[in-house]
Amino acid sequence: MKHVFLLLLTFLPLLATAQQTPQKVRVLVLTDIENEPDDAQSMVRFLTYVNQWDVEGLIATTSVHQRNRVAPERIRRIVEAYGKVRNNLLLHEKGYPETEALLRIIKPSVAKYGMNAVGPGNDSEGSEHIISVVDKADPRPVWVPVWGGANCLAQALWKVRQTRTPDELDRFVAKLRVYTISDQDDSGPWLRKTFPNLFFIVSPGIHDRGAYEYSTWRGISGDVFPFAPGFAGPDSSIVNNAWLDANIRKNHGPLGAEHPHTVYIMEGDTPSFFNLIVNGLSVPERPDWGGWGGRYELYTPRTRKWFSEPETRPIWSDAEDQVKGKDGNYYDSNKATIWRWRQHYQNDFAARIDWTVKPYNEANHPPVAKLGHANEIRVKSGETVTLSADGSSDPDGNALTYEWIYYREAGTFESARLPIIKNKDQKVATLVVPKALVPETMHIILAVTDNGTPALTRYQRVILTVMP
Ligand SMILES: [Ca+2]
Ligand SMILES: [Ca+2]
Repeated sequence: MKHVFLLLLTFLPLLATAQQTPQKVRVLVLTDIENEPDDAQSMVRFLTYVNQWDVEGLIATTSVHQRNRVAPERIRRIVEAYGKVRNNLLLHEKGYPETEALLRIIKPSVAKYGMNAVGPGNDSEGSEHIISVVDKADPRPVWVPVWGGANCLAQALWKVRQTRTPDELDRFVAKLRVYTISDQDDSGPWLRKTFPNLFFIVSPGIHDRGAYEYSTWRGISGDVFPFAPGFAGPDSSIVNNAWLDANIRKNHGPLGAEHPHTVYIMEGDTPSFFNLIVNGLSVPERPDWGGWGGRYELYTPRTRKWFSEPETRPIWSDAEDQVKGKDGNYYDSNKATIWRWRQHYQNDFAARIDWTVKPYNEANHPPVAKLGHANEIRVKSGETVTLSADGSSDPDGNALTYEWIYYREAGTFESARLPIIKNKDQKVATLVVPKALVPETMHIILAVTDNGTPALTRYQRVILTVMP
């Protein structure tokens, strides 16, 4: 199934420039902030990375959990806290935008639930803003992480469909990249059905709404589900309130203090923007390659239900990785596609919250992962390939450790026999290329970790195309 759809995909040479500074991605967030504390949590983390993106909208919406209210004032409060620490963040990395620029793009949607807010009379500051952002003479796509309901985006697309030609509508749709944290109203299924070419990542869980426990995004901070006594896949001790109090909320300045106490799980919405973070691991246009935000494959999930309506088109949805858990057991799990990176992304957040209060030489900064060769290499079965992290460095002068990870699920090669990487914890490693019957791809992830506090990790992705 996976192979068939990959052949249908056309994509740019995405990795060719991976070792150069990539172009910033454009981001526009929809959030049902205030429905429970986790959107506010995600907004805090999001703001520590805003120097990596062109953030073009922060829109307050409704959802199934908050049907008659939108709360732009809460976004404003958190952005104002960012304003208090922006100068300090700039000591550590450049590019953090002016507070005023972020305040200007906070917009409300209509305070009505789902498709009740789509159609004549439902234009809002939020939906009009979405249209104006997409309409800009900027060829880059607009990424839309959706943390609640999607009806503000639905209204924007409804209006464009009503008022423009089919060609104009196609061009508008082609600029959007949507990731919704499940369907939190009935507009997600409508969007997918009405705009069959709309790029859409959604992890719905394997049952109808309510069964969020099955959703990929729960890997951010959830444990093994269904709960099995004695089993512990991910490390829960680094996502609980005690850890967050110690590393984010208390004695870490005004932005960290805006990260509220967890009621359900920490930051269920964060996976929607995690793969946009520039860390050398994720490639936003390739959800099937995986990253901190998880891994997703393009298919039509016919046996699953969204508000009792079957899907009729391919979407990017749940995919499983086999990952060794904290307890030594192997887990085949969609949520593991996120939790396999948990230590790395939690440490990264802690470091960036340090940046909001500490001078440069008292905080840690990520290493620079480099390869001594190209990201994409054509190899032959039986050949020995040398993998080199030559040129990797650390801005703080920290010592570096290396790990070469075979990311089996990200490639096409599905041999039962895993290739052995020799010296996989060294700067230079080797791999004997296994036998392939047809051309196959194998993904090897270089993870470079420093010995600062907290330890930080950056990546490079090597894609081997194996010729028979
Ligand atoms: Ca939410
Ligand atoms: Ca460092």
